[in-house]
Amino acid sequence: MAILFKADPDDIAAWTRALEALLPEVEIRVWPEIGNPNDIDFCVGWAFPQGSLAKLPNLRGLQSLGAGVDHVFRDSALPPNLPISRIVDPSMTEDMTHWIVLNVLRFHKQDPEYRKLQADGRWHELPAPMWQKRRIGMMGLGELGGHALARLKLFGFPLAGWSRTKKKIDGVETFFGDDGLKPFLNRTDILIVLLPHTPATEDLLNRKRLAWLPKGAYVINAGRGKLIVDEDLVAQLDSGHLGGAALDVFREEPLPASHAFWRHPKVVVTPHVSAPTLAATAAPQIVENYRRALGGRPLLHPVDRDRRY
Ligand code: OXD
Repeated sequence: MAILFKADPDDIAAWTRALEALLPEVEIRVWPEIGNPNDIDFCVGWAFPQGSLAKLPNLRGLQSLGAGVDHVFRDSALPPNLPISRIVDPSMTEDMTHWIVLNVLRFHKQDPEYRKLQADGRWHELPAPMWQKRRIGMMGLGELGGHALARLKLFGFPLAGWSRTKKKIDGVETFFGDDGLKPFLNRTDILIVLLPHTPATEDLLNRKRLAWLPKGAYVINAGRGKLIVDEDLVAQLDSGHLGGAALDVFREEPLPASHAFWRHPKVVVTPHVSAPTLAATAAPQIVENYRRALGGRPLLHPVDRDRRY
């Protein structure tokens, strides 16, 4: 009996300590030190390399170390009936909301413009925006999007949400499907993107669709980099159609040093830190899933392989 764990080297000590404390009877092996592959009955981690899980004959379950599972589906040899679970952690959800609120208020309160005035040593008052008229739009109405909308409601902004399938949320105007996308983007001054990356969402926000946003709109992305076409976003920022962007996720991570986003005056970059998965809060659900997998019971927060999230 052993769990195979794979994560960023910086996180490994905290995770192995937390898992060993909760499961003292189970050996935690850290990738790539697999040992005898027959011993591994559960995998926990991020981006196991292509084909590696198929080589574990006694594997009973896979736990993604994040809310997103796009990294799981990059493996074309993923064992067909392997149960897969994602993290759903209220602490992480709150963290994501904080990052979103930070950036919504940053743009709403014209912080980039005031920082520039400060750098120029200029005392100058800009026309004050009205929160009553700042229309926020959320793409992705799952745990994370729903929670952030509930918090943003407290600020009084007019709220809307878009999802692939129809959803109803109190106090939020909802749009759905291909037909709902244009009217949703047309009414959105600050767009928050929290969709999963799937074949259906890749490159969704391209030049044409970014142009459906009103002039001066802002884009906040904490979903996945591949939802937005980078060059199209830069073109819309440069043309003045878009007012700014706050980005936490990128097509390639770490964001390459030469990428235009690093030095673009209208782009705020953070290094995929909006909602880290912390051992302190997420380890218990992983342990519960380990026990469920071994007992042949359904995992908590299961991933639907057809939808890919
Ligand atoms: C996640 C992430 O999927 O941090 O949880 O991106």
